[in-house]
Amino acid sequence: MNIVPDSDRGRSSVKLKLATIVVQCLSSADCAECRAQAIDGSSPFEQAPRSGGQPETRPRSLPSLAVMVLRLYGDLLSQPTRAIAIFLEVNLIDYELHFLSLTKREHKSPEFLAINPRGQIPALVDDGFNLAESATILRYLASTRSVSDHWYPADARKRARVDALLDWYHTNLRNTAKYVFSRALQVLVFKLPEPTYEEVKKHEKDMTDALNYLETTLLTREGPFLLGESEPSIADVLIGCEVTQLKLLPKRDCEAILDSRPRIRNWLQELEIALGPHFARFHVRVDSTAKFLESKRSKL
Ligand SMILES: N[C@@H](CCC(=O)N[C@@H](CS)C(=O)NCC(=O)O)C(=O)O
Repeated sequence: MNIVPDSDRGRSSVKLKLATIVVQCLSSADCAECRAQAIDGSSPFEQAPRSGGQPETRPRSLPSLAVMVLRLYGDLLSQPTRAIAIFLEVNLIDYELHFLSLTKREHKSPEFLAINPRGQIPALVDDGFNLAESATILRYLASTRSVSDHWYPADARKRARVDALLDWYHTNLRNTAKYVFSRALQVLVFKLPEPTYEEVKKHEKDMTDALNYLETTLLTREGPFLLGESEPSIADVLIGCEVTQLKLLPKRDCEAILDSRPRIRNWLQELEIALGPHFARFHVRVDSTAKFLESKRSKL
């Protein structure tokens, strides 16, 4: 595993100075080391992510300029960043994860704004081509890399079903993020003023409506995944990584939400099995942040 500041890599695209750390794992044998690195970070908010699950395909001595490795910019506290990283890992797509700390507002640096003027993560750079918006990034990767059809089917109708799920996600379930942020992260992690009661209630209602729709309508098809198939699509990964953000709520609240929605719980378990160790590995930071929050709350 190489951990190198972006500025040392001699690439021609935009460089993020202090903001960017590349954690590059060129060998699958390094993964335990990577995991240890992620767990041992100084605080849940500064842990370095790891990246690149592809078995080594080129000698390490090859000059880095020879291959324009795909770059993913993000923070593993960000649900869509996790989804894309997991998708890349599961499909053995070589990439580098450039860590931008949301708490340090590194996503608002001029260097990153040159990549995504919206100043939001995740963002992708593919050989000089910059792309934002998680659903679009996933579609792009599934369309430009050699991945199994189930991720984003070639069949127009099946593909349209995936697109519909991704569109639904953005205008509905994504509201879960606002609830979790206002209840769990806003004060204790981001040191922002308390949200109002009305704000929290509004976010809670939006989240509840979306989770209920997922439970009672979307997850009623035959197979374990959202399309009713036996293998997941990109929509399962993106939506799944949003639901796992609930872990940041007080534990009893998260459990109550999932206990009352058994289909969502089962689907998450199926997803974790389908995505293998990558799912847990890319949730290490969520898990450590959840622990940090529980300990903070116990002292309030
Ligand atoms: N529609 C965008 C939303 C991305 C988004 O909301 N990213 C969050 C982190 S999960 C972010 O960058 N927040 C900081 C900000 O908006 O300033 C996508 O799906 O990629």
